[in-house]
Amino acid sequence: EADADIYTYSDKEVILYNIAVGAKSNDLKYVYETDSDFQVISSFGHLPLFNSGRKAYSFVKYLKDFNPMFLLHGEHYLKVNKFPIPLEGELKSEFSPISIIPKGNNTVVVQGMKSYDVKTNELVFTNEATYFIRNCKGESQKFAERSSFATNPFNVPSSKPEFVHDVKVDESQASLYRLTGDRNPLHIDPQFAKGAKFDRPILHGMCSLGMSAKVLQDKFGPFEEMKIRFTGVVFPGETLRVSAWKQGDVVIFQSHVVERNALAINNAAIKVLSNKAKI
Ligand code: HDC
Repeated sequence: EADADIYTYSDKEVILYNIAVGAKSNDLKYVYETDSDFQVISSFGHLPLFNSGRKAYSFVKYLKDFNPMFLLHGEHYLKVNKFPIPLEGELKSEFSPISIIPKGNNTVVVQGMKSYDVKTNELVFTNEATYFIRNCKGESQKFAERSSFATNPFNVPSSKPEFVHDVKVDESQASLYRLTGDRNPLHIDPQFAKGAKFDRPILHGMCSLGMSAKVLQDKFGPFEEMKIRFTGVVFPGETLRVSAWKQGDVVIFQSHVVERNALAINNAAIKVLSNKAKI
C-alpha cells in the first residue's frame, strides 16, 4: 500500500540545493530568484524522498536484520513529469515498493515514489531509489515493472568522451548538502562512519550526483530523465571528473574521483529536455 506525505518548498530551498551541488555567486540563474533565467538543477526532483518523514522508510517491513548504518544508496532513477520544474510548491509523495533482490549477505531494495502537486494533483516527479543494504536479508519479490530507461546499463562507448569537466568537492560539501534534507549521520559523524566501515564520513550519493548534474545542465541544459549507479564512494575534499558522450537526446556519463582514479558514478545517463519550449 502506498504511503503519503508532504514537502513544501520555495525559492529558498531551490537556491540552497543549487549552491549545495556547486552553484557559485556568479551563476545568477541558480542563485538569484529575480534572474530572468532562474532555474533549479533538474536532480532537485528527488528531494521529496528526504523530506517526507518516516514514510520514506516504508520498505523496511520487507527486511530482516535491517540496520540503517549499513544502507548505501545504490542507484537512482528520476523522471521530471512537469516542466518547467515548479520553483515553489507543495508536493504530496506516495511511496510503494518495486522490488527486493537478495545478493548474498546483502539485499538490494528498489522503492518508488510519485510526487504530486497538492493544489492541482498533477504528477511532478517520479523517482525510483535503489538501496544496497549490507548484512541484511530479504525475500526476492517483484511488485512493479520498471521503464527501460530506469534499467538500462548505459555502458560508456569506447570512443573518447566529447565533454570532460572537473569539479572540486569542498571539504565542507556534505555539511552543507545535508541541509537540503538528508541528515544521515553517515555523511557527518566520524564514529557512525567507522561503524559503517568507512575511515571517515562519505559524501551523500545524491550530492556527487547533483554536482555531476550541475556540470551536465550547464553544458547540455535541463534534463527530464536520469538514471545512475553509485559504483564507489566519494570523500569530501576530492575532485570529481565528469565525462560525457551525447547520443541524440541522451547523454551517457560517468564521474570518477581524480585523486584515487576510482569510478564513483557509472551506468548513467540523462535525457535532455527535447522540447525547449517547455522551459
Ligand atoms: O558499489 C559498491 C559501492 O560502494 N558503491 C558506492 C555506494 C555509495 O557511495 N553510495 C552513496 C553514499 S550512501 C548514501 O548516500 C545514503 C543516503 O544518505 C541515504 C539513502 C536513503 C535513505 C532511506 C530513505 C530516505 C557497493 C558496496 C554498493 C557494491 O559493491 P560490491 O559489494 O563490490 O558489489 P559487486 O560485487 O560489484 O556486485 C554484487 C551484486 O550487487 C549488484 N550491485 C553492485 N553495485 C550496485 C549493485 N546493485 C545496485 N546498486 C549498486 N550500486 C551487482 O550488480 C551484483 O549483482 P549480481 O551478482 O546479480 O550481478
